[in-house]
Amino acid sequence: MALLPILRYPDPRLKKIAQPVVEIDERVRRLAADMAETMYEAPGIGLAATQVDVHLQLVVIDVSEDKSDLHVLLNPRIERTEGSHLGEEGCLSVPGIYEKVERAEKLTVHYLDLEGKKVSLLAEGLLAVCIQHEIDHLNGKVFVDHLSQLKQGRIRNKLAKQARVTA
Ligand code: GNR
Ligand code: NI
Repeated sequence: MALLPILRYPDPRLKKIAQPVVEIDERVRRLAADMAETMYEAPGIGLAATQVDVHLQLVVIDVSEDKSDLHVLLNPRIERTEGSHLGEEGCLSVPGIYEKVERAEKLTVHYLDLEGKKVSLLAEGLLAVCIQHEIDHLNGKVFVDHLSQLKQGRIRNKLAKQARVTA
C-alpha cells in the first residue's frame, strides 16, 4: 500500500476526463487500495482517481465515522435524482476552502464493484453529496467550478497566497 500525492487546484490535470475501467486487474485493485489509504490518511470522505492523476473512472468513498463503510465505485453513472440540497463542501484538492454548493438531495447510482458486479445504490445525505462531488472530478470538474466567477477569483488568490507562504 502507498500514499499517493493529491493534485491541487488549479492544476490543469484536474480538468482531464476519466476513461472507463475496462478490466479489473491488479493495477486497478492496487489503485483502489492506495486511494482508500490516501483518503483515510488525509483525512477525507471521498477521493476520485483524477485527484491522484490517474484518469480512470474509479472513486473511493467512506462517510462513516469509523472507517467502516468503504465503497469502491468503478464507472459510476447517476441514473435518477430527486430534490435539491444546498450544503457546504470542501475538497482535498482545494485545501482550506469551504463553500455552499447545490446538489441533488437523493440519487440512484449504478456502478461496478471491485469484483465486477453491477451495483445499484440509493443514496441521500452526505453520501449523495459525496457521490456527486466525486463524479464531478471524473468529469474534470471541481466544486469551485459551481461558484460565481467572483468567488472563483478570490479562491485562486487565496490559494496562490497560501502557496507563497508554504513554499
Ligand atoms: O473530504 C471531503 N469532504 C467533503 C465534504 C463535503 C462535500 C464533499 C466532500 S468530498 C471531500 C474529499 C474530496 O475532495 N473528494 O474529492
Ligand atoms: Ni474533491
